[in-house]
Amino acid sequence: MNSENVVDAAPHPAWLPDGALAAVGRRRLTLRTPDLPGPAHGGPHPRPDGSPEVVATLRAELDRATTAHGGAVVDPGGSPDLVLALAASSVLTSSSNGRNEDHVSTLDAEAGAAGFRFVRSAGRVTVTAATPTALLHGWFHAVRLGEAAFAGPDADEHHAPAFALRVLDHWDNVDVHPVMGQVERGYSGGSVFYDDGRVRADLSRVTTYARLLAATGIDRVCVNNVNVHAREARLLTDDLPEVARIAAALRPYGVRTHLAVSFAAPMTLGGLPTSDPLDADVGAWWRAAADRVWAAVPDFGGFVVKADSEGQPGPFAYGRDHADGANALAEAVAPHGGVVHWRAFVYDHRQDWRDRSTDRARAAYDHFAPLDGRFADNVVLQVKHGPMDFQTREPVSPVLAAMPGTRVALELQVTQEYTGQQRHAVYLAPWWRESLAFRPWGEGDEGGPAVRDLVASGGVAAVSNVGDDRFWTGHPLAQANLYAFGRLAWDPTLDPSALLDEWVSLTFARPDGTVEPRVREVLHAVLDDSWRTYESYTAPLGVGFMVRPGHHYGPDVDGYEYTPWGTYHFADRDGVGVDRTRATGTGFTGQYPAPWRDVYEDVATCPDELLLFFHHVPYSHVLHSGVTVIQHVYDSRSEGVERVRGAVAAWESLADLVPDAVPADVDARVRERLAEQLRSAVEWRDQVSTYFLRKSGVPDARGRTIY
Ligand code: GCW
Repeated sequence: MNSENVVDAAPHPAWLPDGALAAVGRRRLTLRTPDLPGPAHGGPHPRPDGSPEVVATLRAELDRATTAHGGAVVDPGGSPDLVLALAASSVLTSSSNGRNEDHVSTLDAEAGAAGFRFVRSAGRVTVTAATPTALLHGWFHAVRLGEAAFAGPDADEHHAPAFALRVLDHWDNVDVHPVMGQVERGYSGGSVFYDDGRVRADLSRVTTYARLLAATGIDRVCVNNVNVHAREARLLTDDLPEVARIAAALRPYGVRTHLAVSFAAPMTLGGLPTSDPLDADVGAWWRAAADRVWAAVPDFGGFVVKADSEGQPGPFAYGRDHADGANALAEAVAPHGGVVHWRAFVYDHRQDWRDRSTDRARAAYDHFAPLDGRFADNVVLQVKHGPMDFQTREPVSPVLAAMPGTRVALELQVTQEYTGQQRHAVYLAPWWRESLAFRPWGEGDEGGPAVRDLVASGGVAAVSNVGDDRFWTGHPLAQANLYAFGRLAWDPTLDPSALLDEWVSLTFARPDGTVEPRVREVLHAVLDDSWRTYESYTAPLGVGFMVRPGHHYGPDVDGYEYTPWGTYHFADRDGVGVDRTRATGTGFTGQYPAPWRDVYEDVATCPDELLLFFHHVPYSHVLHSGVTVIQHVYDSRSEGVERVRGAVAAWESLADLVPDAVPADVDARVRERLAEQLRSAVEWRDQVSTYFLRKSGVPDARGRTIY
């Protein structure tokens, strides 16, 4: 049977099959919730952690695990192996997030209460937390540890998320968009929230999704596309009862709802003559809108805004800047403890390709750095990790280091728009980890803070890769990206390979909780280095794009070369790359502090993998690796294809383990995707190699076939 035919069946359990609960489920478990806690921080806001619902969820989780595996839910006197206890926050050590004291606010107080304490004494475990949601995260911590939770020496650990804000953004449309479909850049079927113009009647799958997210630590979801079309804009007004239904489906697992809103809403929905953020009526309209949202959804999280970007309306129309725009909305949500995620993805998408003075990479910094210090405390400036647009390789965005007086979030893309669209197996955690660990003021002891420190108060946000596909993510192995994002959002120092191991242990757990060692080995072989493999057969040395315009899948070297989008590689007969130096180029290198402004400026020190992002060089330029740029193009395209062949062979070596250690439907879907990845990698190799042979006239020193 073709694996596509099973989409209507129950969704794949992802990282929570019953086998993943074996270690806890065979034991004696106790849930102690003496009193439901009062307000977490004494503020006027309704409790953000869905208390009664989450307590009910915890009870159900314990029942489910013990029923499946023969354990029991017992009273505190029944000598439990695992006690989950709600307690006053004073039993917890408060978390420090390294921020400037004058920025400390409600959000930070919530982050402090989001942690849990894990104590193991003589093989018995007690997890204590101040809120039901934190306790739920502690429960899933024990689930993840499995037998290891109960083995080993006595321990007393405090676990708290590094970031107060851990958000997944859905680019889901309510109406099917004529070009982008139900989910913009979605590669996993339709939306879990909407179906052809309305919120789904049955939202049970949304609750299952929230369960998966809670098991990673994610606690906020923005449920609609940042490109807010007319139909979707109404989620803010007429459709609030429907939004409340979505929120009710997410709440049992402690996940809060956010909405993407249109900056023009006061006009398009409110009938006002203007959306000028400094207009008194506009301010009043946003305040009334926010009041209605929180009346319908008391634990609502906030708004996400894409303004003056790719055709979305914004403050520029009124001669205002982005601080004016963001602050108007921030003021409206502040009385409710809400946040405004304001995106920094602002650039000229109507550029003239002949104009060499405009550089899209510069745009976010040029727009936002001068505004540092002017954003309200409940505004989070959401910055894409690179200066361009979620390419396979980019330097870290200089905006992250340029806004010390602003709450800044790092935006990542779990959905694989430019990284194989969930047809290619590409494990992105190594790259995200690299971005989070990047130190804009240099490495080593003299270096300053890392990106993960700079975004401590704004946290992380990522575009979700989930849809109504049976495997949630199209490619079953793309589940690892969603899992790893959630875990890195909790602890950005976690090791990507260890995270992959965790994911395998849960996802491929047999009913008794064990994982076949060969499955573990093969998944490491296929995924650990897969991002670099993908990089090696697509656009070379950080130059980016070279994808088919529009859908962005597969090679088209000149596809974007003469378009208005600002995405050029400038290949000619002599060389390739974008000169972004201060000396002779666009000056983009000057947006970085030292030492990077100088490291990137000089071809002699610029890292190979970013060479063509920063420099236009001749094909004969010799890389640090010792080969010329042109030979690197030929070699690495060819090696990339061979590595994909290796991944196909590795997966095929598991055939004898289907279905006992690898479910048959997972196997069928992975095979189908790997076959497409190999076909596509060959196409990339041949188009890119042929293009550069024809441009340069330099033959492949190794004499491989080029067309
Ligand atoms: O990567 C680009 C995508 C657009 C997306 C935009 C953004 C939602 O091609 O589809 O729009 O980024 O991040 O806003």
